[in-house]
Amino acid sequence: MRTVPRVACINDLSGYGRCSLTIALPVLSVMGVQVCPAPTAVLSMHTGFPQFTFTDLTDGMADYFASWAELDFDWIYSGFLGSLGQISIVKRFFETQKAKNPDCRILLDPVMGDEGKRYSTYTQELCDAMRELASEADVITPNITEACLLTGVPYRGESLHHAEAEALAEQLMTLGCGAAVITGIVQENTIGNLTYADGTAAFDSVHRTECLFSGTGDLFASVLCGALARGAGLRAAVRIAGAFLSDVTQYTLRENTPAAEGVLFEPLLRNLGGMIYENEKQRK
Ligand code: PXL
Repeated sequence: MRTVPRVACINDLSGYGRCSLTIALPVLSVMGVQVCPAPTAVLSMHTGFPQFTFTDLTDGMADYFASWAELDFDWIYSGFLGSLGQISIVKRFFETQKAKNPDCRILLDPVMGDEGKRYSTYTQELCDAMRELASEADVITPNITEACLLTGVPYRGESLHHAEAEALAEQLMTLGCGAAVITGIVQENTIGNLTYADGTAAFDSVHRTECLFSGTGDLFASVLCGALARGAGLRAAVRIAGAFLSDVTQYTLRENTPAAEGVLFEPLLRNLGGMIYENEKQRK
């Protein structure tokens, strides 16, 4: 393992409204991971705001990855994609990196929508094509909306019983991914994440805040990626990410800021620094 694990992060850069790269960069850095951004689009604000500019970077992406041909990565974390054309470019990048380094792992956050709706720039074709990327991933982290879009299971709200969530995860596994984490499953006053790996489902939940903030999926996937890149097991990484999300959402709720601005993770970022992970404890 490299002293500083190296992660390629394929995601958009949104100038305002915490999400995607403006979350992944600080989170992975503070967790002791080198993050190499591959921007898919530049937006003035994320798509949850009424007005935003959107610059699609598809045309430059194949060359961008070609110039990385000599590099290898411990993890690839793929998030918001800007166009249908990006799917095949990203898929090729996954394949070339896996061929170069069989230990390279892929975390795919299939960013497509929330609360039963697709994000405004996500066409049905783009959602359908996301299944191709899921088949290449070691871990996928859909919320319930995204899990339904990927599997064709009808969306019935943010609340699922354990058995329903497990059945949804089993459907996701048929896409060919190595493991699935379904995020944001509401059960009364808790919110949980279901980890499905090695044929077994495990549920971890935390206290739920009443408000839905944008960017929480990006924050979860970023912390998860940081912990995995540092060598944590999947279930341990899910718990670390869930606990941090719980702290950050409670803090944000107290500050009473607009939901579209996202979660106020900055004052709590330092809590992610200096962590010792399971595999590192054994080495001591
Ligand atoms: O948080 C997911 C996300 C990422 N990137 C962009 C978005 C959103 C959600 O709205 O608009 C640009």
